[in-house]
Amino acid sequence: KVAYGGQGGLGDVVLSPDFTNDGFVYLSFAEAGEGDTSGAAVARAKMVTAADGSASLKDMQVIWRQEPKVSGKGHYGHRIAFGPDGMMYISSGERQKFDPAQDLEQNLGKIVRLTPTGGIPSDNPMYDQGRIKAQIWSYGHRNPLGLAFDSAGNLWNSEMGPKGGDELNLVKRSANYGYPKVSNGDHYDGRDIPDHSPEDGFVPPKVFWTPVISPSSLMIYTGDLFPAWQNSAFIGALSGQALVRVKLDGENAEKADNWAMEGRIREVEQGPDGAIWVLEDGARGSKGRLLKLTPAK
Ligand SMILES: [Ca+2]
Ligand SMILES: [Ca+2]
Repeated sequence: KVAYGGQGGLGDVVLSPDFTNDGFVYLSFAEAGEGDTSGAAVARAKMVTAADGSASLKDMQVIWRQEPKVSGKGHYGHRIAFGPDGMMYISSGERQKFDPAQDLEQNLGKIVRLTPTGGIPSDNPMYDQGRIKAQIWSYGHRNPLGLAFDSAGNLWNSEMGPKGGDELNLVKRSANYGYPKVSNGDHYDGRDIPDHSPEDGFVPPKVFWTPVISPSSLMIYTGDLFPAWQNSAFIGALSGQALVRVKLDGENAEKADNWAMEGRIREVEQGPDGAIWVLEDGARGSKGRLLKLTPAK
C-alpha cells in the first residue's frame, strides 16, 4: 500500500538487467509506518504475460526499506540503478531530518548497494559492521532524485540542495558528500551552512546550481540519435522548468545546455531507439505530458 501525500507516492520503476529472462520489475514507493510515520521502500515483482498479451505483476515482495521510518512527507529519494557489477544501488533521502545523512546507524541520506534480491554484497565497505552500516555505499546526501551509471561504469547522482547548492556528484565507495555539515546552499531559515571547500574532508559536487534548478531525475545518454550528446548527463529540472545537459568527461563534468520547457520536468529517460523521453509534472499549471524528443528533420 502506497503512502501518498506531500512528496510521497510512487517513486521509480526499473527493469532487472536480465529482464528478458527473469521478468523482474523493481518499484520504489513511500510506505506508511507506525503512527504518522513513513519511509521509502523498494519491492520487486515478476511480470507475467498471458496468452492474450495481457500482463500482470506477481509475487510482489518488499526487499529494502528506509530505517527508521519518520514523520513528514519529504525527501524520500528512492531512485534505483543497477551497476555493471550486477548490484542494485538505491538513493535514500534524509527525509528533511538533516543529521541522519551523517549517521551511519540509519540508512537515510545514503546511497545503498544491495544484491538484486536485497541482500548485502560481501564487498560493501562496512559489510561486517551491522545490518544498516553494511548497506551503505556513500553518505552525506540530502534529497538524491537522480542516480545513473555512465558507460565507463562511473556512478553519478543528482540531488536537491537546500536554499542553493543543487548538486551533481560522482559517487565513490565510502565517500561523504557533506550534508548537512557542508553545502553550497544554506538552510531555508537563513542559517548558514559552510560551503564545500578543499580539505574539509567532504567530497564536493562536480557541478552545482545556485539558484537551484531542483533536479528531479538523471539520465546519461548512450544513444545514436543524438551522437554529439553521447556521455552527456540529462537532468530534469522542476523549479527550473528545463531540461539540463551536463557534459561528462571521465570524472569531470561541465554545464552545457539549459533548454527552457513549458513546465516542471519530473523525469527524463532514453528510449531503445535513442529518443529522449521527458515527463512533465502534472501539477501547478503544466499539461502533464509525456514528450518524445528526436532530432529536427
Ligand atoms: Ca554535498
Ligand atoms: Ca553554504
